[in-house]
Amino acid sequence: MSEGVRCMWMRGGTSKGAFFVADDLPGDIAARDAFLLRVMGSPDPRQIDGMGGADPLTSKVAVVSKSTREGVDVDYLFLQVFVDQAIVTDAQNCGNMLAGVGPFAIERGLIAAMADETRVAIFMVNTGQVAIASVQTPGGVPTYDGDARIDGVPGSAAPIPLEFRDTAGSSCGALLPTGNAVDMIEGVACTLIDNGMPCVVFKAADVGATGYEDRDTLDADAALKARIEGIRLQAGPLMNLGDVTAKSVPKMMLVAAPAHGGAVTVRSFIPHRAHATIGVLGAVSVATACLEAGSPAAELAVMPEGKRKTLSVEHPTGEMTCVLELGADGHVATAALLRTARKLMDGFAFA
Ligand code: NQM
Repeated sequence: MSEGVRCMWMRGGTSKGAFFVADDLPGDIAARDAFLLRVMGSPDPRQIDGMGGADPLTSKVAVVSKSTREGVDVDYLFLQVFVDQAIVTDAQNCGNMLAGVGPFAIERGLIAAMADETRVAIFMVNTGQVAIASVQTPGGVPTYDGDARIDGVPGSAAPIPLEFRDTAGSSCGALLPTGNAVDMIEGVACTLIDNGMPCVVFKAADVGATGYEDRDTLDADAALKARIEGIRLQAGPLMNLGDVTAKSVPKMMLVAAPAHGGAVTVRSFIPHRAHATIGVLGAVSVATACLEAGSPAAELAVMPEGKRKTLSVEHPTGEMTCVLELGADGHVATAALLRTARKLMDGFAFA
């Protein structure tokens, strides 16, 4: 495509990527994916011929459109562009990029802003659920400046609280797709769980890690990665995800006891690189696993009492606080998290 396509580059939470209005992209999916691979510069470990940051966390795309659904403002389709393979997948959602969707939709005139704060109801196309984002809009204009801090991002920005409802079984059809809190895979006790993100949760110690490693140490450990990938490939079909060889789910979550006064410590593979922090819905799913009696995460986690649980999920560069609200049945009914976002560039992307 020699003509540019209107595109905004944004940081959403601890991720970064391209935001498009759906109508601006090719309608044909193969043409759209070919365009996005060119925009990011994939496949290439350095993404030198594109805008991607040579990291799965900065090779992400949000496609946003005005919604025709009752009570919903916009539809958000998330696409993960692989860095070193020619793959664009919609098999996962992204709660970090989600933080940019509200301000982007207002900036593009897809919805009108309120005077101070605008609540944006966002249908997450990948998983079929609705999230509510609260965007600061003083004078009817999104602001990115503020005092909110999230670990993994320097400085502060305007707060964007996100609320999730009914995320259980988002991609796998059930919170526990095998019906079990524990399944043994390659001799490792795993919880196969999906509360917004399909995840395999197991003790770091059971695969020879501590759970307190930094990202680079984990990424350099080829034997550990091979072991984890072996478990992942077996878990995929058990989770109703089919053959996951070329998919970015399930995410692999290595848990350990909290080290800094939180509820649990997590090191995640997403799935072939270690995460610098933790995914939003990944954190919600791990926090939910901590509530499953007898699960590896429950054995290690330090859980507060009560139906409203504020859980600090520790990760390689800090923590993410999830507020889980339990319903009358004792299961997680809603989850809320704080994110921030920032507009970085508005212009045209070329392929
Ligand atoms: O779990 C990375 C991220 C994510 C996904 C990944 C995410 C989520 O941190 O909701 O945000 O797991 O691929 O952006």
